[in-house]
Amino acid sequence: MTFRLLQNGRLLPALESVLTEKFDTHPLWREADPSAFLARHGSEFSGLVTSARLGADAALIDALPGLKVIATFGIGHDAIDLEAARRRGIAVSNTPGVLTDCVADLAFGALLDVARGLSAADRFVRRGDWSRGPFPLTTRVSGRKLGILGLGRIGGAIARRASGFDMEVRYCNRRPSDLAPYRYEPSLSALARWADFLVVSCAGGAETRHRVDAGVLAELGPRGFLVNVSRGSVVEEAALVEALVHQRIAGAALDVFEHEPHVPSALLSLDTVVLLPHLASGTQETRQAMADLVLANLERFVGTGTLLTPVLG
Ligand code: 8YV
Repeated sequence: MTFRLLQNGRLLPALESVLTEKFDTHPLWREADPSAFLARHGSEFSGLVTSARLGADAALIDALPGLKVIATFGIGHDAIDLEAARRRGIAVSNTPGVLTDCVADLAFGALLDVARGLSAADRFVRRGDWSRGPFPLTTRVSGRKLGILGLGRIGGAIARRASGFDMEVRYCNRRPSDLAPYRYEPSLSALARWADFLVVSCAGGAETRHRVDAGVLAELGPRGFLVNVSRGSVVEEAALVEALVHQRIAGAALDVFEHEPHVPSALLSLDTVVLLPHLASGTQETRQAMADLVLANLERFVGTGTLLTPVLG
């Protein structure tokens, strides 16, 4: 039996080529009418390759009655209906581990940027404003307090980078980690009150939706900064915009948004905000490693029925 693989969106070109070479791969994104295509051919596919952004909703999973495996390009699986997959016994893989360092690097870069005003200062120089006077003073990072929401692999890598800046680290998780040498704070509000910088690095999905709301932002306060490299859904975006516009927090560095690629227009003119296009894992090295892991999962599944990095199965 040949393994037919459905690709629902564009992927790294090198991954698209190798998937086409190794499997009978069909690009759904090329279909003018994807629903009509699925109604006619959905039952032919055993595999689905997707991305953190597109995921796989229940409608897509239902349209693929022969589906055995979903491989996603990314660590986040909040856009995959895991319940629908579990009910059908479909295995699901993601790409953990290989993106940890680059996401943590980006989180720290974004933190430094928003605190020290790097992007804003660059705009200041390019506008020719330097000849008219100095750039406003910025905020110290070294030795300050870093709160981390979600001390998983990525949160841990962010905390290790913070030690090079002599920062004190505390974290909030569903439960304390036995291995972490940092103080656990069960209340996110208390963590925000304590922190100079609150970094969001937890998983997305229903469980963490709007964890950072107006109340948490109020605790972070007018001298506190928010950094989000997780999912836009974790932060109540309307409350964040309000807090930034009215200077109820000092600033924010955001790599993710609630409705990507939409960025709230009120943020575009604020120098207290660093806006990034969801690029934390976006280095050539990491994206290639993610592609290799997607392929390795699919090859292993076809060969043995098991996965290297399973989310399910
Ligand atoms: C995406 C991400 O994979 O890994 C994740 O969960 O959000 C990113 O690394 C990347 O944007 C490609 O879809």
